[in-house]
Amino acid sequence: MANTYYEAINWNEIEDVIDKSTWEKLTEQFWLDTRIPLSNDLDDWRSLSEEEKQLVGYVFGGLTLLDTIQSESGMERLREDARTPHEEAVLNNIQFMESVHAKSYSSIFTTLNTKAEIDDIFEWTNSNEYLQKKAERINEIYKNGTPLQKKVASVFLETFLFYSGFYTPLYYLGNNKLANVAEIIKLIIRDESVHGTYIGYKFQLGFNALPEEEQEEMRNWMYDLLFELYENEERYTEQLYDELGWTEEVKTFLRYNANKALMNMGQDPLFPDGANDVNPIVMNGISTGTSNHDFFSQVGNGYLLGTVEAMNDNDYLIGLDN
Ligand code: MN3
Ligand code: MN3
Repeated sequence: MANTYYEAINWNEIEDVIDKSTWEKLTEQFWLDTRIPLSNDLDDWRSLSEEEKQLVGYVFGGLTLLDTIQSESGMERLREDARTPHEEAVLNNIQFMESVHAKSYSSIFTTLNTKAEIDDIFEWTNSNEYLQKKAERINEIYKNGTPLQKKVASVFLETFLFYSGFYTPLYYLGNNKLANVAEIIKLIIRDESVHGTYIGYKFQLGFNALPEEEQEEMRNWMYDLLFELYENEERYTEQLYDELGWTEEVKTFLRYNANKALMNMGQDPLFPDGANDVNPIVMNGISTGTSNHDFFSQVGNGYLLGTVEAMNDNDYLIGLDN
Protein backbone atom coordinates (compact mmCIF):
# COMPACT_ATOMS: atom_id res chain seq x y z
CA MET A 1 0.00 0.00 0.00
CA ALA A 2 1.22 3.45 -0.93
CA ASN A 3 -0.82 5.08 1.82
CA THR A 4 1.12 6.79 4.53
CA TYR A 5 -1.60 6.02 7.07
CA TYR A 6 -3.07 2.78 8.36
CA GLU A 7 -6.68 1.96 7.67
CA ALA A 8 -8.80 -0.02 10.14
CA ILE A 9 -11.09 -2.58 8.59
CA ASN A 10 -14.71 -1.48 8.92
CA TRP A 11 -17.23 -4.31 8.66
CA ASN A 12 -20.04 -1.79 8.76
CA GLU A 13 -18.95 -0.40 5.46
CA ILE A 14 -18.90 -3.24 2.98
CA GLU A 15 -17.71 -2.53 -0.54
CA ASP A 16 -18.57 -5.96 -1.88
CA VAL A 17 -21.45 -7.80 -0.22
CA ILE A 18 -20.04 -11.13 -1.47
CA ASP A 19 -17.08 -10.68 0.91
CA LYS A 20 -19.42 -10.49 3.87
CA SER A 21 -21.69 -13.35 2.83
CA THR A 22 -18.66 -15.56 2.10
CA TRP A 23 -17.12 -14.76 5.47
CA GLU A 24 -20.41 -15.71 7.15
CA LYS A 25 -20.74 -18.95 5.21
CA LEU A 26 -17.15 -20.01 5.87
CA THR A 27 -17.23 -19.26 9.56
CA GLU A 28 -20.59 -21.03 9.91
CA GLN A 29 -19.21 -24.20 8.36
CA PHE A 30 -15.99 -24.21 10.38
CA TRP A 31 -14.88 -27.70 11.42
CA LEU A 32 -11.88 -29.58 12.78
CA ASP A 33 -10.56 -33.02 11.89
CA THR A 34 -10.20 -33.93 15.54
CA ARG A 35 -13.98 -34.11 15.91
CA ILE A 36 -14.46 -36.92 13.41
CA PRO A 37 -14.30 -40.45 14.95
CA LEU A 38 -12.01 -41.90 12.29
CA SER A 39 -11.27 -45.08 14.22
CA ASN A 40 -14.85 -46.21 13.52
CA ASP A 41 -13.60 -46.94 10.00
CA LEU A 42 -11.00 -49.49 11.06
CA ASP A 43 -13.22 -52.51 10.36
CA ASP A 44 -13.89 -51.28 6.84
CA TRP A 45 -10.21 -50.53 6.39
CA ARG A 46 -9.20 -54.09 7.29
CA SER A 47 -11.61 -55.43 4.66
CA LEU A 48 -9.74 -53.63 1.83
CA SER A 49 -7.16 -55.38 -0.35
CA GLU A 50 -3.50 -54.33 -0.18
CA GLU A 51 -3.85 -52.54 -3.53
CA GLU A 52 -6.83 -50.59 -2.27
CA LYS A 53 -5.08 -49.61 0.95
CA GLN A 54 -2.11 -48.37 -1.01
CA LEU A 55 -4.37 -46.38 -3.32
CA VAL A 56 -6.06 -44.69 -0.36
CA GLY A 57 -2.70 -43.79 1.15
CA TYR A 58 -1.33 -42.38 -2.09
CA VAL A 59 -4.38 -40.31 -3.01
CA PHE A 60 -4.35 -38.74 0.43
CA GLY A 61 -0.63 -38.12 0.12
CA GLY A 62 -1.32 -36.24 -3.12
CA LEU A 63 -4.14 -34.26 -1.55
CA THR A 64 -1.89 -33.33 1.37
CA LEU A 65 0.60 -31.84 -1.06
CA LEU A 66 -2.04 -29.73 -2.82
CA ASP A 67 -3.54 -28.43 0.42
CA THR A 68 -0.04 -27.64 1.66
CA ILE A 69 0.54 -25.46 -1.39
CA GLN A 70 -2.75 -23.67 -0.86
CA SER A 71 -2.02 -22.98 2.78
CA GLU A 72 1.65 -22.08 2.37
CA SER A 73 1.72 -20.02 -0.79
CA GLY A 74 -1.63 -19.94 -2.60
CA MET A 75 -3.63 -17.73 -0.29
CA GLU A 76 -0.67 -15.52 0.49
CA ARG A 77 -0.21 -14.80 -3.20
CA LEU A 78 -3.89 -14.15 -3.78
CA ARG A 79 -3.98 -11.79 -0.82
CA GLU A 80 -1.51 -9.48 -2.56
CA ASP A 81 -4.22 -8.65 -5.11
CA ALA A 82 -7.20 -8.31 -2.78
CA ARG A 83 -9.59 -5.58 -3.87
CA THR A 84 -11.03 -4.91 -0.43
CA PRO A 85 -9.89 -5.35 3.19
CA HIS A 86 -12.78 -7.78 3.65
CA GLU A 87 -11.46 -9.93 0.85
CA GLU A 88 -8.17 -10.15 2.73
CA ALA A 89 -10.06 -11.30 5.82
CA VAL A 90 -11.88 -13.98 3.80
CA LEU A 91 -8.55 -15.17 2.36
CA ASN A 92 -7.14 -15.35 5.89
CA ASN A 93 -10.00 -17.67 6.81
CA ILE A 94 -9.41 -19.77 3.71
CA GLN A 95 -5.70 -19.99 4.43
CA PHE A 96 -6.29 -21.35 7.91
CA MET A 97 -8.80 -23.90 6.64
CA GLU A 98 -6.27 -25.08 4.07
CA SER A 99 -4.01 -25.93 7.00
CA VAL A 100 -6.89 -27.83 8.61
CA HIS A 101 -7.38 -29.74 5.36
CA ALA A 102 -3.70 -30.60 5.03
CA LYS A 103 -3.60 -31.72 8.65
CA SER A 104 -6.73 -33.84 8.42
CA TYR A 105 -5.08 -36.29 6.02
CA SER A 106 -2.45 -36.88 8.67
CA SER A 107 -5.24 -37.70 11.12
CA ILE A 108 -6.47 -40.27 8.62
CA PHE A 109 -2.96 -41.73 8.20
CA THR A 110 -2.34 -41.95 11.88
CA THR A 111 -5.60 -43.85 12.34
CA LEU A 112 -5.29 -46.25 9.42
CA ASN A 113 -1.57 -46.64 8.69
CA THR A 114 1.59 -47.83 10.37
CA LYS A 115 4.58 -45.55 10.78
CA ALA A 116 6.39 -47.34 7.94
CA GLU A 117 3.37 -46.94 5.66
CA ILE A 118 3.12 -43.25 6.47
CA ASP A 119 6.79 -42.78 5.64
CA ASP A 120 6.23 -44.56 2.35
CA ILE A 121 3.22 -42.35 1.52
CA PHE A 122 5.19 -39.15 2.08
CA GLU A 123 8.19 -40.43 0.19
CA TRP A 124 5.97 -41.39 -2.73
CA THR A 125 4.19 -38.01 -2.66
CA ASN A 126 7.35 -35.98 -2.48
CA SER A 127 8.91 -37.78 -5.42
CA ASN A 128 5.95 -38.56 -7.69
CA GLU A 129 6.58 -37.11 -11.14
CA TYR A 130 2.99 -36.06 -11.88
CA LEU A 131 2.24 -34.67 -8.46
CA GLN A 132 5.45 -32.69 -8.50
CA LYS A 133 4.63 -31.39 -11.95
CA LYS A 134 1.24 -30.04 -10.90
CA ALA A 135 2.67 -28.56 -7.73
CA GLU A 136 5.42 -26.89 -9.73
CA ARG A 137 3.11 -25.55 -12.44
CA ILE A 138 0.60 -24.05 -9.99
CA ASN A 139 3.27 -22.63 -7.73
CA GLU A 140 5.07 -21.03 -10.64
CA ILE A 141 1.86 -19.16 -11.53
CA TYR A 142 1.35 -18.14 -7.91
CA LYS A 143 4.85 -16.67 -7.93
CA ASN A 144 5.01 -15.04 -11.37
CA GLY A 145 1.46 -14.81 -12.68
CA THR A 146 -0.78 -11.78 -13.04
CA PRO A 147 -3.57 -11.31 -10.47
CA LEU A 148 -6.05 -13.00 -12.81
CA GLN A 149 -3.71 -15.87 -13.68
CA LYS A 150 -3.18 -16.58 -10.00
CA LYS A 151 -6.93 -16.85 -9.48
CA VAL A 152 -7.21 -19.25 -12.41
CA ALA A 153 -4.46 -21.42 -10.92
CA SER A 154 -6.26 -21.47 -7.59
CA VAL A 155 -9.65 -22.39 -9.05
CA PHE A 156 -8.12 -25.08 -11.28
CA LEU A 157 -6.32 -26.52 -8.29
CA GLU A 158 -9.34 -26.59 -6.03
CA THR A 159 -12.22 -27.35 -8.36
CA PHE A 160 -10.35 -29.66 -10.71
CA LEU A 161 -6.98 -31.06 -9.60
CA PHE A 162 -8.16 -32.37 -6.24
CA TYR A 163 -10.73 -34.66 -7.80
CA SER A 164 -8.43 -37.44 -8.97
CA GLY A 165 -7.87 -37.95 -5.24
CA PHE A 166 -11.38 -37.25 -3.99
CA TYR A 167 -12.71 -39.99 -6.26
CA THR A 168 -11.43 -42.77 -4.00
CA PRO A 169 -13.12 -41.81 -0.69
CA LEU A 170 -16.33 -40.86 -2.54
CA TYR A 171 -16.35 -44.25 -4.22
CA TYR A 172 -16.04 -45.99 -0.87
CA LEU A 173 -18.68 -43.78 0.67
CA GLY A 174 -21.06 -44.66 -2.17
CA ASN A 175 -20.36 -48.30 -1.27
CA ASN A 176 -20.99 -47.68 2.44
CA LYS A 177 -17.35 -47.94 3.41
CA LEU A 178 -14.97 -45.61 5.27
CA ALA A 179 -17.83 -43.26 6.17
CA ASN A 180 -15.82 -41.17 8.61
CA VAL A 181 -12.86 -40.75 6.31
CA ALA A 182 -15.34 -39.73 3.63
CA GLU A 183 -16.98 -37.33 6.05
CA ILE A 184 -13.71 -35.42 6.29
CA ILE A 185 -13.45 -35.37 2.52
CA LYS A 186 -16.99 -34.07 2.22
CA LEU A 187 -16.26 -31.29 4.67
CA ILE A 188 -13.20 -30.41 2.60
CA ILE A 189 -15.25 -30.51 -0.61
CA ARG A 190 -17.84 -28.26 0.98
CA ASP A 191 -15.11 -25.74 1.82
CA GLU A 192 -13.53 -26.01 -1.63
CA SER A 193 -16.83 -25.39 -3.26
CA VAL A 194 -17.10 -22.03 -1.46
CA HIS A 195 -13.43 -21.21 -2.15
CA GLY A 196 -13.79 -22.02 -5.86
CA THR A 197 -16.98 -20.00 -6.21
CA TYR A 198 -15.57 -17.01 -4.34
CA ILE A 199 -12.22 -16.86 -6.09
CA GLY A 200 -13.97 -17.54 -9.40
CA TYR A 201 -16.24 -14.60 -8.68
CA LYS A 202 -13.27 -12.35 -7.94
CA PHE A 203 -11.73 -13.54 -11.20
CA GLN A 204 -14.86 -12.52 -13.08
CA LEU A 205 -14.76 -9.01 -11.63
CA GLY A 206 -11.31 -8.48 -13.10
CA PHE A 207 -11.96 -10.41 -16.30
CA ASN A 208 -15.13 -8.53 -17.16
CA ALA A 209 -13.30 -5.23 -16.85
CA LEU A 210 -10.74 -6.23 -19.51
CA PRO A 211 -11.03 -5.03 -23.11
CA GLU A 212 -12.24 -7.69 -25.55
CA GLU A 213 -8.78 -8.64 -26.93
CA GLU A 214 -7.32 -9.12 -23.49
CA GLN A 215 -10.27 -11.29 -22.51
CA GLU A 216 -9.62 -13.41 -25.57
CA GLU A 217 -5.94 -13.71 -24.66
CA MET A 218 -6.81 -14.64 -21.09
CA ARG A 219 -9.32 -17.22 -22.26
CA ASN A 220 -6.75 -18.87 -24.52
CA TRP A 221 -4.23 -18.94 -21.72
CA MET A 222 -6.75 -20.59 -19.37
CA TYR A 223 -7.80 -23.28 -21.81
CA ASP A 224 -4.18 -24.07 -22.67
CA LEU A 225 -3.31 -24.37 -19.01
CA LEU A 226 -6.35 -26.53 -18.32
CA PHE A 227 -5.43 -28.85 -21.14
CA GLU A 228 -1.83 -29.10 -20.00
CA LEU A 229 -2.97 -29.91 -16.46
CA TYR A 230 -5.54 -32.38 -17.75
CA GLU A 231 -2.92 -34.32 -19.69
CA ASN A 232 -0.75 -34.56 -16.60
CA GLU A 233 -3.81 -35.60 -14.60
CA GLU A 234 -4.53 -38.40 -17.06
CA ARG A 235 -1.06 -39.87 -16.50
CA TYR A 236 -1.43 -39.53 -12.74
CA THR A 237 -4.83 -41.21 -12.87
CA GLU A 238 -3.48 -44.11 -14.92
CA GLN A 239 -0.67 -44.61 -12.49
CA LEU A 240 -3.01 -44.68 -9.51
CA TYR A 241 -6.04 -46.48 -10.87
CA ASP A 242 -5.00 -48.81 -13.72
CA GLU A 243 -4.42 -51.69 -11.33
CA LEU A 244 -7.99 -51.51 -9.98
CA GLY A 245 -9.51 -50.82 -13.39
CA TRP A 246 -11.07 -47.49 -12.39
CA THR A 247 -9.04 -45.23 -14.69
CA GLU A 248 -11.67 -44.36 -17.30
CA GLU A 249 -14.37 -43.49 -14.80
CA VAL A 250 -11.95 -41.33 -12.83
CA LYS A 251 -11.08 -39.46 -16.03
CA THR A 252 -14.77 -38.81 -16.67
CA PHE A 253 -15.03 -37.40 -13.17
CA LEU A 254 -12.00 -35.18 -13.84
CA ARG A 255 -13.50 -33.75 -17.02
CA TYR A 256 -16.77 -33.10 -15.22
CA ASN A 257 -14.91 -31.16 -12.53
CA ALA A 258 -12.71 -29.33 -15.03
CA ASN A 259 -15.93 -27.99 -16.55
CA LYS A 260 -17.09 -26.86 -13.13
CA ALA A 261 -13.83 -24.99 -12.60
CA LEU A 262 -14.37 -23.13 -15.88
CA MET A 263 -17.95 -22.34 -14.96
CA ASN A 264 -16.84 -20.92 -11.60
CA MET A 265 -14.94 -18.37 -13.66
CA GLY A 266 -17.85 -17.67 -15.99
CA GLN A 267 -16.34 -19.63 -18.89
CA ASP A 268 -17.83 -22.26 -21.19
CA PRO A 269 -17.19 -25.92 -20.41
CA LEU A 270 -14.40 -27.63 -22.37
CA PHE A 271 -15.51 -31.27 -22.19
CA PRO A 272 -18.80 -32.96 -23.11
CA ASP A 273 -19.00 -34.79 -19.75
CA GLY A 274 -21.82 -33.89 -17.37
CA ALA A 275 -23.05 -35.17 -14.00
CA ASN A 276 -24.95 -38.01 -15.68
CA ASP A 277 -21.74 -39.41 -17.13
CA VAL A 278 -20.07 -39.80 -13.74
CA ASN A 279 -20.30 -43.16 -11.95
CA PRO A 280 -23.59 -42.87 -9.98
CA ILE A 281 -21.97 -44.51 -6.95
CA VAL A 282 -19.57 -41.56 -6.72
CA MET A 283 -22.29 -38.97 -7.32
CA ASN A 284 -24.22 -40.77 -4.61
CA GLY A 285 -21.22 -40.37 -2.32
CA ILE A 286 -21.07 -36.64 -3.06
CA SER A 287 -24.74 -36.09 -2.43
CA THR A 288 -25.05 -38.16 0.75
CA GLY A 289 -26.84 -35.87 3.13
CA THR A 290 -27.19 -36.14 6.85
CA SER A 291 -29.00 -39.49 6.92
CA ASN A 292 -27.98 -43.13 7.36
CA HIS A 293 -25.29 -42.43 9.92
CA ASP A 294 -26.09 -41.25 13.39
CA PHE A 295 -22.93 -39.32 13.44
CA PHE A 296 -23.91 -37.18 10.48
CA SER A 297 -26.72 -35.65 12.45
CA GLN A 298 -24.12 -34.18 14.80
CA VAL A 299 -21.41 -33.15 12.42
CA GLY A 300 -21.40 -33.87 8.72
CA ASN A 301 -23.12 -31.41 6.52
CA GLY A 302 -25.24 -30.34 9.43
CA TYR A 303 -22.16 -29.38 11.43
CA LEU A 304 -22.55 -25.89 12.78
CA LEU A 305 -20.41 -24.25 15.35
CA GLY A 306 -21.63 -21.58 17.72
CA THR A 307 -25.12 -21.21 16.33
CA VAL A 308 -27.81 -20.38 18.85
CA GLU A 309 -26.73 -21.58 22.28
CA ALA A 310 -24.78 -19.32 24.55
CA MET A 311 -21.30 -20.65 25.30
CA ASN A 312 -20.43 -21.92 28.74
CA ASP A 313 -17.37 -23.51 30.29
CA ASN A 314 -18.53 -26.98 29.30
CA ASP A 315 -18.26 -26.08 25.66
CA TYR A 316 -14.52 -26.21 26.01
CA LEU A 317 -14.52 -29.52 27.83
CA ILE A 318 -16.93 -31.72 25.97
CA GLY A 319 -16.85 -32.39 22.32
CA LEU A 320 -19.23 -34.39 20.23
CA ASP A 321 -21.25 -36.10 22.93
CA ASN A 322 -22.52 -32.70 24.00
MN1 MN3 B 1 -8.21 -27.27 0.73
MN1 MN3 C 1 -9.46 -24.26 -0.76
